Parts: sequence; structure tokens; C-alpha cells
Amino acid sequence: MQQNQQVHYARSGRVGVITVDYPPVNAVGHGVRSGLLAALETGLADADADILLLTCAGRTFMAGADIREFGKPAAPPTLPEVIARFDASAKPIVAAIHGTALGGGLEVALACHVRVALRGAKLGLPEVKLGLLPGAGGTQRLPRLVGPAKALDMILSGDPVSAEEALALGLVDAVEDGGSALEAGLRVAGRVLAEGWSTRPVSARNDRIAGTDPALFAQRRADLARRLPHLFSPHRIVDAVEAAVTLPFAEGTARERALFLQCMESPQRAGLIHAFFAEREVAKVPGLPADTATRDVRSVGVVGAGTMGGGIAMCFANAGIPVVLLDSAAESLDRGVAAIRRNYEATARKGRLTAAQVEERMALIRPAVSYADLADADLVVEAAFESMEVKRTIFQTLDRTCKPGTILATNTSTLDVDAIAAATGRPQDVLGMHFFSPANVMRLLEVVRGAKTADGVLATVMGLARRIGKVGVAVGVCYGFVGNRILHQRGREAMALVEEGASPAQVDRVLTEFGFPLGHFSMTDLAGIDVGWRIREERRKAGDPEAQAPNWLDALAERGRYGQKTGAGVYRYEPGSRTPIPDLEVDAVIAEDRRRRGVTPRPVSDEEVRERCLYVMVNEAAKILEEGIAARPVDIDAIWLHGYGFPAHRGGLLFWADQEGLGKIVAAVERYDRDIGGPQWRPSALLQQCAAHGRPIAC
Ligand code: T1G
Repeated sequence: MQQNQQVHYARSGRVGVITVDYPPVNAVGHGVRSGLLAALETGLADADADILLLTCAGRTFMAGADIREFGKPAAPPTLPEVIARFDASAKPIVAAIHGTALGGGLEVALACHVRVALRGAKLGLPEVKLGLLPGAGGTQRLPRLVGPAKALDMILSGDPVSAEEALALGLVDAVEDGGSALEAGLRVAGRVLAEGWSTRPVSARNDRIAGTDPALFAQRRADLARRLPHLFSPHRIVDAVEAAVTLPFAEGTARERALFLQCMESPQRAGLIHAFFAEREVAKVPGLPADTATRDVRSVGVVGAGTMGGGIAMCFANAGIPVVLLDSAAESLDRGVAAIRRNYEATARKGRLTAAQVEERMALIRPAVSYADLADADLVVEAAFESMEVKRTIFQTLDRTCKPGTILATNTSTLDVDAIAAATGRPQDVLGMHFFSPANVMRLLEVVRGAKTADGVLATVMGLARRIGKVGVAVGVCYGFVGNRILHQRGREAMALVEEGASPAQVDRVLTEFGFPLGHFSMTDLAGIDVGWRIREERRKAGDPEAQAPNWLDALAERGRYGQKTGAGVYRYEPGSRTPIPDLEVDAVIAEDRRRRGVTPRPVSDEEVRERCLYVMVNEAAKILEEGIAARPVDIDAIWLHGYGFPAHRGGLLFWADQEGLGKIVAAVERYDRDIGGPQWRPSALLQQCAAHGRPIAC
């Protein structure tokens, strides 16, 4: 049969070698599927090949089905068809795994008869993260190798296991050190022939599933009903693995396929795959050539050793980049360094860092009190108090101190990056790097492009974002940039709903039922009510005409109720607990606020809460697109997915808006514009146009 350029066949001694070569990750698309079949047929027909070896070129074994083909008709041969032919092969097949064998890639390896992994390789079935389940035999073969309980753990978490753990589990038959996957595969193929290793197909092995207690599945279903009632595919995964245990292989495989197709049709699959690609798409900034020259970033400075500065310093240390952490006050510096150590030691206690790694990372962070220590840094991130005067002074000092070419970034969340850049003689080297608290945890990084920021500076920081494990999204300059500007509108509506008669707990419940991990007010308690209160007080003292009149949150802050950090805020918290408990004292404060405003509370429906909190976000997002503050809808989707916990199974704010229906949203926005008014309800022209022409906005 004709081979193709994505899969090759060659013989090495008595071994027929099948090599997949489809960069960047050997995704199993139509070309690979066809090529695998052709190469298998060639190998089976090769009289001088006693055994076959499946290996991959490039940096990894097959990393799964080609996600870009989802939602389109599957061109034959389907992956299950290919896998069935491997399973039934008259000649034993060894799979040699390196890099990441994931999803359909691992499923092909499971249909082989022997598996060898290079040390450092990872093996997993991450389909659940895409709203799917392993649809090419994974739910039927994995339990036959590692047992149904461990198979459920792996498939429900979607997390890979190391080569060593795979060996211990029985997922692979050997782990090899050194050399290439091809070399390891040839060694093992030789041993299989010489030592007579078992080459029984996995599909025919039943010892690991025999006698499984049915209670296992009942227990997993109960756990999922409690933890993930809103997700679709995890529950189908339990059904599929149960079929592996209760049905003959062929029937179990048919059941798996039916369940897989149900997941494929689910809107959650569409949402999760949109979220998968969104995270990668935003790294490509429109109008910024991929070959834009970038600057080396070998060392970094951070100005400000507070919560944000410390977290930012950790981001770079975690990536192995030396950091000078500067604070003008020695005691603040000591406190900041101690907080960083506490963070690392807490991670070590959870087993995610060794003590040696803690020391390695601490050694990368050098405390300093003099700006002179930043002179040679390639990048400096300022994370000082949110005051324009303070920041301009810092940037003037950095401008005088740092070597030419140093990139100067501000972590400001509300101030004008162009005004900060204007304090220096190098505005082309200035931009915003807006981290989200806790900076060492949250993946979002808004990269705020100033009017004069050079392309090379933007490209450097976008590449650096990926290097430190962040999802970098390029945004323009406006109050709150993109994420907080949208959050600000949701907050305004959430506050108004409570003033009108809803309770904070009702608003939060509607948002958590939608899929947010925290409601608006629980999140406020986590971030600290005092943060917003101080900014509002600053604007009121400055006589800012835009400043908001004091509200019931300010009243709580004035009572010292800052949120979790003080054990009470919008909710109260038992010592050591983060569980929000409604508090009658807060109800009284809200009632007093209503009386002061002359408001008679009214019943507010959950539907009104949902519409006013979510549609105002969509409307603001559309305005942000109109203004060019975000270049594409996918940028806004990625920002809310990775900065604010927008439920990934809904794809992203604007992806979800299309699924919700723009006509429905626009009609509601226009109604609230009439009934409530205010800038937040002025309908976005772009949103109205998309709705009027039946055009999606997340295009
Ligand atoms: N299909 C298509 N493209 C893929 C892909 C895939 N499975 N995986 C990665 N890419 C692209 C990605 O979009 C990017 O493209 C480039 O490869 C490098 O990826 C039947 C149904 C493998 C750990 O879920 O987890 O099999 O932006 O930037 O950081 O049961 O990619 O360069 O144009 O992420 O080194 C199951 C998903 C599929 C694995 C590498 N498999 N991929 O990470 O590089 S469903 C997955 C990953 C399935 C079967 C079911 C990661 C990676 P571009 P990258 P990386």
C-alpha cells in the first residue's frame, strides 16, 4: 500500500520500523491514520520482518487525535479502525514512547503488544479536559493494564503519569535510559524475540478487570455528582469504564464509541476545545511579525517586595531566571522574602517541591535596597503602591539607573501606562505587565502595549510570558485594561442588584451555578474589600468627578471587615476556613444603605441576576473590541478564562455569548438601557450589528 509523507516504513534487521513524522506533535489526523495503516500492511507483508516497531520522529510520541478535525466529518480510516488493525496484527508490535503519549496517541500504543517508554516520557488520556473521553479504546484497554480504579483516576483527571509510574502500574513493559526512542525500541524488540516476552493483545487480557466490585462505579458516580454535576463527559467516562468491566471487549468498545459521540456532540466539547486553542492563539499578536527580533532576558529586577512583587519574583525564579527583589525599606524587604520562603515551603509540604528546589529558587532571588543593583537587569517589573506619583518617580529612577535596552514594565492595574512611560526617556522600552493575584499562581498576564512600546519589546515580553508559564495577552491602554474593565461592570451590577433587593449570597449562587469557582462577593472577600475601598477613597479625596459615592462595601470596610484576611467581609469565615457564611450584620448594613438611599427592596429573580451580571460583561467586551483595546474576541475569552475563572466548558465570555444567542443578549441590553440606563447599558454597536446580521461575535 502507498505510504505517505507523514508515516514511513523501513526495516532494521528483523524489525519492521513504522515511524510517524508529523510535526509539531505527531497529532493523529487523517494523514497519520492512513499512513499508519499503510505502514502496518507493508510491515505485515514484509517477510523479513519478524516484529514491528512503532516510533515517532521529533519531540514527542503521538500527542492525540488532531483536535483541528473535531466537528468535521471523520475521513476514513477512523482511529478505532486503525487501532483494531494494530490490535489484530499477526506480528507483535512494540511501541517506543518519548515525550508525551497522549489521548489517541496513547490509545494506539495500547493496541500494540509491548510498550517501552524513555525515562522522562509522560503518558495520559487528557480527553476529559476537552469535554471528551478516550474514544479509541482507551476506556477498554487501560483498565485491562492498570485496573479499573487507577484507570478511572487517570481518565477522570486527564493528568499524565511518568514513565516510571507507568512501569509500576503495568502501563508500559520497560523504561529505557538514554538514546532515542528508536534505539530503545530496537533493543526491546530484540529482547521480545530473544526472550519470548508475552505479546498477548491487551484486548484479550482480563485478569486486571476480573472480580471488580461494582461499588467502585457507584462511588465514583456519587463523587462526580457532588464535585462536577455540571460537566458532561466525566459521567460518561464512568459509564465507559464500567462497560469495560461488565461487557465483552467488542461490546464494551461499541459502548465506548456511542458515549464518545455523545460527548463529541456536547456544547461543552466545543467550549473546551475553543479554550484549548484560545490559550495558544493569543500568543500570536495580530500585526506583530512572528520573526520580530527579541531581546535576551537573562536577569530580572522587581521593584516592591509586597504581595504582588513577591509573587512576581517567584514567577521568574520558578523559571530559573535570577531576580533582584528591591524594596527601599529593609523591613518590607525582609517581610517579602520571608513570605516567598513561606510560599515555597508550603508547596514543598504538599510534595510539589523538594527542599533542595526550595533553596535553589530562594537562591535565585537576591534582595536589594539600592537601585544600583538593578543596573544590569534585562527587565525590571515595578510592583509598587498604586499611585501615579509613586510610579513616575520609580520609573524616572529606573530610567537613570538601568542600562540601555532594559525593558521597564509596570504591574499597575488601573493607571495609564503611557503616562508612566512618559516619565522616562525610553517610552519605547516601557509597557505594562499586569499580573493577577496571587501572581505566582494565576496564569493570566495582561501585556499592556503603550502607544510608544516597540514591537521588539512587546514580542520579548510575550515570549517571556510563555517562558514563565503565563498566558500572555496583549491589550491596549484604558482604565482597567480588559479584564478589570469587564469585572468593574459586573461589580457595578452586582452591587446594584443587592441595593435593589437581592442578597450577596443570591448573586454569588447564580454565578457559581453558571460555573464560576467563586461568586462576585466571595471573590471580593478573597481579594480584600479594602483594596477597592482605598482606591475609591483615593478618588473621592482627589475630588475625582468619576468617584463613586460611598456604598455598603465601604461601610463594611470602615468596620474593619476586609474579607477573608480579617475573618469577615461580605461573609464571615470560621477560623482556618474559606467557606463563606452569610452574616446578619451584613444584612443590617445593606438595609441601612437602602434606607439611606431611599430604596424599598424588591424581589430580584435569578434570571435578572444572571442577565445583568453576564450580559453587562458581554456588552463591555464588545465595546473593548470596538475600541481596539483587545484585538480579537479570543483575547477577551483567554483573559477571563485564565484571570477570573470563567468556566472553560463554556469556552470563554464571547464564545459563550454566541451560544447564549446575541439576539437575546442585545434585546436584554436594550431593555436594561431603557429601564436602568447608565454607560454600562449603552448597547455596543458591534454587538447590535452582529445580532442584526446573525453574525457570531467570537469569530
Ligand atoms: N491536535 C492538533 N494540534 C495540536 C494538538 C492536537 N492534539 N496538540 C497540540 N497541538 C498544536 C498546538 O495547538 C500548537 O499549535 C502546537 O501543536 C504545539 O502545542 C480519539 C479524541 C502535546 C503537551 O489533548 O497537551 O486524542 O499554536 O503549544 O506546550 O481518544 O500541545 O504551534 O499552531 O501546546 O509543548 C488528546 C493536547 C486529543 C493533547 C505539547 N490530546 N496537546 O505542549 O506545545 S483528543 C490532547 C497538549 C483525543 C482520542 C481523543 C500539548 C502538548 P500552534 P503546544 P507544548
